[in-house]
Amino acid sequence: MDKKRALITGITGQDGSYLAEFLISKGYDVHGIVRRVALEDPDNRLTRIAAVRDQLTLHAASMESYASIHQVVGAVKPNECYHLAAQSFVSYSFDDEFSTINANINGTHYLLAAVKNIVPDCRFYFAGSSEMFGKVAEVPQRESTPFHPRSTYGISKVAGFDLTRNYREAYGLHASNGILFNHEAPRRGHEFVTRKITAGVARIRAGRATQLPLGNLEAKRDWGHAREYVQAMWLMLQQEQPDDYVVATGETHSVREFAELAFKFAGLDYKDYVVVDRQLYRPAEVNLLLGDATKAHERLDWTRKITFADLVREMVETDCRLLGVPL
Ligand code: G4F
Repeated sequence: MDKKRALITGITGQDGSYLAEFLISKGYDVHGIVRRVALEDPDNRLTRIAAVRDQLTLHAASMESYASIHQVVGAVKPNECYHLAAQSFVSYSFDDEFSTINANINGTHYLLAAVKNIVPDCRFYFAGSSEMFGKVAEVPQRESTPFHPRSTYGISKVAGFDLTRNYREAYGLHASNGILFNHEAPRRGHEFVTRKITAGVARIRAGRATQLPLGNLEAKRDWGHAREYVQAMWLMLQQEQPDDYVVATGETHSVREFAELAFKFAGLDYKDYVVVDRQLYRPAEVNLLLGDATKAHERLDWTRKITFADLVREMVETDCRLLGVPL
């Protein structure tokens, strides 16, 4: 039997790289969409997929061009399509609302339209986000919780969620939405608070910094491990019927708690180094996220196994090792 073909957008990111490795381990023929500049600068832009680069087929395309998306979907004819590409940093979406909205919504729409027109039997995954819950209507948040996004990033994800559901209902596409709560790993970008903290701990331990400026320390997030969350994406596409699922740990911790634990693993007290910079506060904050993943547990048999402490430790250990100051 021919290998199943998967197409991943955002394959060079944290989730894309873990998903690519996972699908390769399952015997898939894995294809990814990347920007042309990434192919021209592999040493800097393809680092997360370097270990599996020779087992992937990469296609240069822009999520902002329907023609280029159409061309890649036509060339690959995937059985499964995982749409992870997005401008995913919430703070940037306040700086450039228009780009975030245009790129995120149009990219999703182009890909859905190309899949519907060329490979209508392809199973489709959209990376929805707990940011869609925003100013939360209930705690914990589940699939039935109303959305109230607090940034154009969140708004763009709600639109992507609705587009995906609409393609399912209107055209019969096997299209599912993951509502993924925050998920981190040593591959996380440095702009996100978890990696900023663990890289900051390493810099302080290495004597390269004396302070770590952070914004709102009281914001609470439900943080899981990205390696486990990509498995939930795959499980959604193995179900007979498409559907929407919350993926979360069911635990919430503040940014302060994350910092406290990260510094503690390195033998340091966060109070000696963390300084609050009001400039890093967001114009509208999502104060508390806590997910209820009962549906994913019952229908997908998915549960997280990696604990909060193990996640923080792995990230601190990796960053300290990278700077030559292992724990
Ligand atoms: O790490 P963050 O930037 O992630 P955020 O905004 O929760 O979004 C992440 O998770 C979403 C899922 O819910 C994804 F959809 C999204 O793409 C992304 O992956 O910020 C987490 C919290 C915020 O409340 C922020 O205000 O940390 C607070 N924070 C405090 N100081 C900071 C900082 N965030 C950043 N990035 N940098 C700080 O210095």
